[in-house]
Amino acid sequence: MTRGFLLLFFSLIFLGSPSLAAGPLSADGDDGYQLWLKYEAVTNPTIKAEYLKYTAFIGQPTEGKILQSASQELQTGLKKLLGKTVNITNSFGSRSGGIVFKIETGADSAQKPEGYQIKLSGGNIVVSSKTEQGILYGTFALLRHMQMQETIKGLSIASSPKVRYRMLNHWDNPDGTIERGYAGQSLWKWYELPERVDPRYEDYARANASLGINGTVLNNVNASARFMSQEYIVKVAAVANVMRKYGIKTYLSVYFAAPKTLGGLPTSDPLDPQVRAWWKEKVAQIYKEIPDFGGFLVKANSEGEPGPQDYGRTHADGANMLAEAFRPYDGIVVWRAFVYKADPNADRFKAAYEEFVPLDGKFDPKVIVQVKNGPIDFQPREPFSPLFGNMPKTPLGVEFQITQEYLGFATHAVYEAPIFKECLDSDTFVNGSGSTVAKVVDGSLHGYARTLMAGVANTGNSRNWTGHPLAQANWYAFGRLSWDHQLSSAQIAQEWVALTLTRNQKAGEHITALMLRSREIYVDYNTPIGLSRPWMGVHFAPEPWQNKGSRPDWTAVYYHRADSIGLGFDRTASGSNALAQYRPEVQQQWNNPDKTPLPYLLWFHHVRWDQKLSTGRSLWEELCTRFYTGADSVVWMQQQWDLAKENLDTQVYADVAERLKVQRREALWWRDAWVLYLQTFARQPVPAGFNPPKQTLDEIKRSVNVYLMR
Ligand code: BDP
Repeated sequence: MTRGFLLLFFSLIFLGSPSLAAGPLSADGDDGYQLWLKYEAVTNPTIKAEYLKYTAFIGQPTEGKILQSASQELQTGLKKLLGKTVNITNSFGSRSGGIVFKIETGADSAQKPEGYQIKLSGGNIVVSSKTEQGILYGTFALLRHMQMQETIKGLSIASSPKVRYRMLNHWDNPDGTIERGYAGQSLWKWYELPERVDPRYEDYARANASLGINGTVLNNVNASARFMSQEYIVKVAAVANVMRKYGIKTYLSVYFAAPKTLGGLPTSDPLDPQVRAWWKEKVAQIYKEIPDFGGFLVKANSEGEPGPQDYGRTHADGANMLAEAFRPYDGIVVWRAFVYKADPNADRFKAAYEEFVPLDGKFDPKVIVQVKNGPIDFQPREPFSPLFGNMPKTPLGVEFQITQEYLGFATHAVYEAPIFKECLDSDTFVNGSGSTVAKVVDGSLHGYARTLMAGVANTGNSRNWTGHPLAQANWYAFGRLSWDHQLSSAQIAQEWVALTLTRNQKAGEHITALMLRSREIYVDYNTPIGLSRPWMGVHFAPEPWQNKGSRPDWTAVYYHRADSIGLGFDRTASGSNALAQYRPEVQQQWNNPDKTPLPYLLWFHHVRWDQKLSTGRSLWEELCTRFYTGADSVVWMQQQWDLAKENLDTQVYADVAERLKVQRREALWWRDAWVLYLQTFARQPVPAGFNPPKQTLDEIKRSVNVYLMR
């Protein structure tokens, strides 16, 4: 019996109330709080002996705040990894046997400012960089190396980030709720700030810095004007004081109409001199409290948010006005390209391109346009956004969604690195073959100096940060890829598993296998062959029948276009012709239904139910095959997890095992909903070999309605 269980047992007997024993049963288990920074003791004796040779001291040359964070982290890490307390010293002269930080002042180093080098020199492990921040990243890299129990014989690691702004976007509201958040309430306790600074902020900063994330936007893109008030600026400053110690800049999402609602001006027109003056003063006020403030993130004229178009101005007018206010400072303006109009005849797919491509070259150099990975909205699979490559005169950042809005919230295990990689590795062909999205984003294709990768955070105040224990891997993967988009999904998964769950090789193999297949499995039971489901609502329950909404693109039927003939959205020249937004080489990949790879088929074509596909099956048969095998593969995931059980913490094992049970139940729910609904159009039986759903469509609709009730 575990200690936690005993506690509960005694409290039930003696106190008569289970609530008194409430709280996480973490006394003897891993509650996930430490993420990938557990620094579990090194067990390999040879390796341990190697590491111990460098524990005479930690040499920190100056008193810099970020250097201090690096030294402290190293001290914590070495204590846990090796059981040794290592002192930090500023005066170490030519001593050897320690770990030494070195700020490279010479111009000889080829590293970018945040890059680092780790090598053996003068009998020490030397972590060097041009900046304190680089030393912090190098320190985390060294600790990762040690956690993985890798040898330091011949140690020589050099790494620089490929992207300059590596940022989390929190969709957190001032009342503590999180838009599309599935891991509890917001980490930011606005009502306590600025006086009380939750110690958790520091752990948040450590986790991000360990991945190389250097920016955080604290509030929702559907922003409250509140954050522009002096009351809130000082609260934000208190959080920024913590972030700064870890090289993280703090940013805010802004409400474009704040000059009117907060400032009392008659307008928020970006060309109005009073409005421009208001923003200038606002930005100056922020810099007074937060001297290293990062900048603004703006959602404008999108989903009902105000913006420059309310005054007949363009996105560029709006963005440039804000950029002007940042001119005296280092901050930037990140302007989102997530826009679409309520035109019943339009294809939402095309909207961002239509609005933004004509503005190429019109943005102030301080502006980065942030583009979602796909043209619609964070679907389980989307083609890459056609904006990438088509705005050569405007720095484009990519926005990924880490939180699992369309990926089963916190009950489905979906490892997202393959989603991020799929987009980054896509070839736009803008400058011939090899013009990948990654090269657009890292600036190498068009020579942008300001480059950005943003991820919509999946964190909340759950003890384990992300709700689903395996969702931590998505935060991890985003961070690692924002530093180096060439890392592979497998490499990142292996690393995360070893740091977080188990160093046992066999168990690790089962878990990484589960992770690496999880996205395809999810797509199979949720949106196979290029289906999508960005309809309004909770984005959780299956609702392909939903055909009522205040605008056509807020219904389900708008996206899948099921009818008696077939299924899918014709985006070729005979349909919306969205394909024309891509280069001819890309069009060629997707414009012929017989040649379009199956994962993208229904994104671009309306395919007949009886059409034979490359698999030899008809569309209907293929869909059923995917829905059934996808849902059944969750059982395979359960098996992989169980095979790792012996090498997992009991608490983590049980948590994931239970969530996998929910996933299995919900996968069947998705399968049956789609199959029964599509069957009303296809009018064919479920193919032989698969058992038809036990429930009727009406029964499923009723069960979905329960989830949609207020
Ligand atoms: C959609 C979300 C919505 C966000 C919006 C956005 O459903 O909550 O506000 O994207 O990115 O995915 O602005």
